[in-house]
Amino acid sequence: MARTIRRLVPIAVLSISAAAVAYANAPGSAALGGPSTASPLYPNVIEELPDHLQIQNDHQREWLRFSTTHINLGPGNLQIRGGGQVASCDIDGVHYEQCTVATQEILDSTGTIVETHPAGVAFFHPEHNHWHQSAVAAFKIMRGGPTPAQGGTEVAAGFKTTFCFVDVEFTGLTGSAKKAMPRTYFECNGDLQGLAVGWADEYHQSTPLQELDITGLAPGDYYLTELADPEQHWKEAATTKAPAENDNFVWVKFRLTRDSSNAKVIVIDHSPCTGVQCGFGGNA
Ligand SMILES: [Cu+2]
Repeated sequence: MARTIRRLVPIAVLSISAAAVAYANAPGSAALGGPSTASPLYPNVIEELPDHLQIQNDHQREWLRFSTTHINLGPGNLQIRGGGQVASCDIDGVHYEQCTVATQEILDSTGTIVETHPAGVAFFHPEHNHWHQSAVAAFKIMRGGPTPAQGGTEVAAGFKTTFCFVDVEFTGLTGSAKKAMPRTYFECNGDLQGLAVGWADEYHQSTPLQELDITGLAPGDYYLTELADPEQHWKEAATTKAPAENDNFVWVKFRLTRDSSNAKVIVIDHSPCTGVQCGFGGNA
């Protein structure tokens, strides 16, 4: 599958992409398009309900594995450009050898960059062997409610996931829709990544790090929660449904049982969702 190939880009290709970071940022290549009266078209990245929940036993530890899909339903592309300099950095306590500054570029209807915004860090991710963006989504396991305001308390150490954006799955149904929303971003490079309007990108639960440690967690009902863009480093479009960019949070409620020697999970509820956010595969 194309997705598998993309996630396993060989090192040789990546060394070329690292060199391209500096090249792509040569003067003029990402220049702002002068004074413009065109209005910026912002992306709106939402999260599909986490799905494919499953327990994996590994070296005396129990891991809750799950799939994550980002979907851009906004009027504009999410476009992120890496800066020209590569240096080591630390992100949420993890050291990475190759990092670069990431900048969100906001386009108008002609494709001209009309606004830029600091967007965290892009870095070479050794476990996936390609470039990722920092702080794409935050995961937690809660008990009693999906948020503290709803009576929830966090029961497992959460984490912020990092991610490479590529247009993988189209959310529309027709050829004319696809023509209006063409596939635009193809590579997990450090210099340019994105998610075009109408496109989605999944990390399947079999992908390394799509997991939370739930070793010894007592049987009961819990929430797996996911917040997209937890550091608010992308500018996103307000929508009538989400006037204050507050459509970035989703959860599924799951029941953990330990009837036999192995723990099991089933999903018993989820946050409200519509359309593709409920799942491409019919997990609504
Ligand atoms: Cu990756």
